Amino acid sequence: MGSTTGSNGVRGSAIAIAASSKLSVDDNVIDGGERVVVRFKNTTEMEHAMHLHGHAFSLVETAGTWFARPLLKDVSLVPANGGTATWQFSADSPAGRWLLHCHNDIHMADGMMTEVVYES
Ligand SMILES: [Cu+2]
Repeated sequence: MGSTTGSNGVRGSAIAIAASSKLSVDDNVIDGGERVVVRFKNTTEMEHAMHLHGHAFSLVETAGTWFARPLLKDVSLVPANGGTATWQFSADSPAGRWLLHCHNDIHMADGMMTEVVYES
């Protein structure tokens, strides 16, 4: 995820959903309390319903449209064929390992699953 930290202290991360049905995550270890930005790019030909356990996130962008009033969600569709989605969430759940995966069970079983880890 080519992690970057902006001057506002918000950590940015990117997740590629590859044709291999594996999530590619550059940096999934974060500090508790951080405000985190996650950007998905879907290079497959299917939509994926991405879900992060233990958190609500703000959906701030999907398919290139940025929302003036982000939607509070716990799952969002990432459009197919290069589609994008951007989330922001606060890492304010208990420290530990939180599952991040596609909600299509077949895709999850094929490896579209990772975790967000809080270091305490
Ligand atoms: Cu999927």
